[in-house]
Order: sequence, then C-alpha cells, then structure tokens
Amino acid sequence: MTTSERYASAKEMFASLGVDTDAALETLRKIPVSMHCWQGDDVIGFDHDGPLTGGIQTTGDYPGKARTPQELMADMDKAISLVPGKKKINIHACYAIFEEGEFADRNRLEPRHFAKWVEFAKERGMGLDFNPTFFSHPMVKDGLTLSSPDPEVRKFWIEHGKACIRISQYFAEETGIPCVMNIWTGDGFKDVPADRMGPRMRYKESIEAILAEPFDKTKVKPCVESKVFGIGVESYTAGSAEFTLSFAATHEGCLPLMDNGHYHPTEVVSDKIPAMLCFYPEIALHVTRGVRWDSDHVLILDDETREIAKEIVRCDALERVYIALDYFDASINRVSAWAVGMRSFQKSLMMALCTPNAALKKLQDESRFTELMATQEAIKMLPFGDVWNYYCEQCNVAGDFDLFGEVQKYEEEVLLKR
Ligand code: RNT
Ligand code: ZN
Repeated sequence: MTTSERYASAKEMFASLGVDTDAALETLRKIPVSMHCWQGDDVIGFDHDGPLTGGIQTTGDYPGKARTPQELMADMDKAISLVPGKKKINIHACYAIFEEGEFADRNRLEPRHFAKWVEFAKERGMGLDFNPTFFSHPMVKDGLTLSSPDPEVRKFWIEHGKACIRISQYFAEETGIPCVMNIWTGDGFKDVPADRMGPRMRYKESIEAILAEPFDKTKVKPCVESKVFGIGVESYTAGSAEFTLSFAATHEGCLPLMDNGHYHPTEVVSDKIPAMLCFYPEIALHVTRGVRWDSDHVLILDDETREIAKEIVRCDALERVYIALDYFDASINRVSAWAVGMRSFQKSLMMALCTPNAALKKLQDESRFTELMATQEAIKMLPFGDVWNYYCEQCNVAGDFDLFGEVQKYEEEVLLKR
C-alpha cells in the first residue's frame, strides 16, 4: 500500500469519530514551532571562548559541532529541511555575529550585530525569537546578574536586557512576525540563603528597568522564565515559579514562560497550561525533556509532550501559546537532535488535532467516566502514523525511517570533516 492509500484508510477511520484529518493537517502546517539555535553548538555562541556556565550544562562530546555562524546556519538548514510545517528561529544574544576584528560586549549589543540572522530568517520566511544571555560571561558575579547586590553588576545586565529589547523590536519589524524575548537568569544560591527576599526585590526592579525600554507590545513579547533550581544553585533561585508568575501577572505585556524541565519532577506543565490560560491572554513555553531533573534531553514523543500539545489544542489556544523548544544534547548528532525534537512536538500537535476532543469533553461533562477511559485508551491505537507519514510526504520531508540516513549522510559529508 502506498502512503496515500494508507492515509485514505486512516482518514476514514478518523472521520468515523468525527475527526477531519485534512483540516487537522492544514492547521498543523501553520503552527509555528521555534527551533533553538543553541542545540547546534552546545549553548556556546560566538561572543566568548569560555565554557558554558551559569546553572546549565551540556554533557557529551559528539563530533561535528558548529564553530562558526556559517557552520551553525548550515546545520540549522539541514535540520530545517527535515522538519515539516512552520518554523521560527530562536537565538540567544551570545550568538551575535561581529565583523572581522569587531566586538561589542553584551551591554553594547546593537541590532546590526544580528543582521545576518535577520537575513537568514527572512530568506526562509521565518520569524525570530530572542533571549538575552545572562550566563557564560565574566559579569556574572558569584552566580548573580539582575539580582546581584552589586549595583554595577545589575547595571551591566539591565543594559544588556534593554539592548535585547531593541534587538527584538528590530527582529519583529524586519520579519513582520512578533518576537518572543525571554528573560531567564541562573541567579541563585548553592546553599541555604540568609536572605531570600532581597535578591528577589532586586530582580523585580531590574526586570522592571529592562521593560522600561520602550517597545511595541504587539511586536515584542517579553517573557519571564522560572526555574526551581540550577547546577550550582540547588538551594534557591531568585526567579522561582511564584516570582515569575506574579511578575508577569502584575506587569502588562509581560508573559510567563514555562519550561517543563523547571519544576519538581511530579509537577506537569500540561496541567499548568489550562490554569494559566484562565488568566493570561498569552503564555510561552520551552518544551524540553527532563530525565529525573532538568537534564534537557532531546524531546521525544512521550506522554507529557503529547499532553502539553493536547492542552494547547483543546483549550483552543494555538494563537495564545508561543511554542519554543529548549534542550541541548552534546552526546549525539546535533542535527538529528534538532530534527527529532521538532518532529516529536509536531507529532504531538498532530495527534492532538486528530483527537475527537469535543466528544471526549462531552463524556466528561456527562460524567460518563468509564466510557471516557475506554475511549481515551482506544484513541491511543488509532493509525496516527499513517497520517504523519502522509504529512511528511506532502511537506516533502523525510519519513521517520529515512531521517537517520539523511543525517548520516550529512555527518559524513560535512560534520566529520570539521
Ligand atoms: C535554562 C533555561 C533557559 C536556557 C536557554 C539556553 O535552564 O531553560 O531557557 O536553556 O536560555
Ligand atoms: Zn528554558
């Protein structure tokens, strides 16, 4: 049977449950998923020679990592060619691209230092998301940036944040697509703090100072990302869940960003999404896979990934949730890491879109819980794979079993020659 024949049969099966798979794929094609540039070089960037520091860590030393903007962009292009549907590009301030002999420190960054990224995005018809980089830098003093007791340190990082707002506005204006700008710092303490509120008050004031930089709220979407702990800051983080949630709730135009690696292991972001949508017009996500902790493993098609996508779809919130991926595995082929992660989230979205959500809601509202459980279990066995394969074929990208071959070829021809 051909892929189309299989799809035709699957389509009939889904239709008998009231699901229009053609419409689902049409929607899927238009949902932007932001691909993070930092998977390509283990979160290093181009503005320093040092290691990754500041509460996050990559592990592994797989050959072929990108060392220059050209290499990173080429690798991203390869990954993009393996991912169906609409993409956005997510970059960090440390990925500034300087002219030969030029350098600007983080607090002096200008839009022109990102002109090549704008060109890259525009040529591919994609939007750009942005992140100030509050790590891997000598002005991170004793692990602190925006919450530091040292006013000079705070000033430096506030200037960096403001510069990033201007760059984000430039991205939005150039691409015509809003730019999500995410503020995450690793600020915190390894051991029991003597003052928990002081750093948070300073953090609050610093973010307020950054957001005082004028910007168009329809173009720039500043976010605050929370975290329960980081490497070396196990006992306390300034940007805890309550802190960032309350900050976003009380500062118009600022969105809460949830990274599903940043909570206690039995907390799930899928359940937080519908709670937050009751209050926030828009929210943002970093989708990752934490294995026992915030390990940033490559996204796969696991239960929580599916559940996150389900909530976005069944809350009818595709226009209200900004989806970005955030993980970094240095132990495997990085192009494959991007492609597998992006495809996994798109598969999750596809499955959510091909689920008879209204019928299931009705069962719940009518308290038909036995039938609900039996039906939800039956849905798991529907021929989603036939729909996915057809989608890949329609989008002219490799099917799941061809993906590795494509990556291997690129590895032999390009990555291993570095
Ligand atoms: C770290 C946060 C943060 C970073 C990126 C690189 O735990 O998740 O979002 O991963 O900014
Ligand atoms: Zn994150």
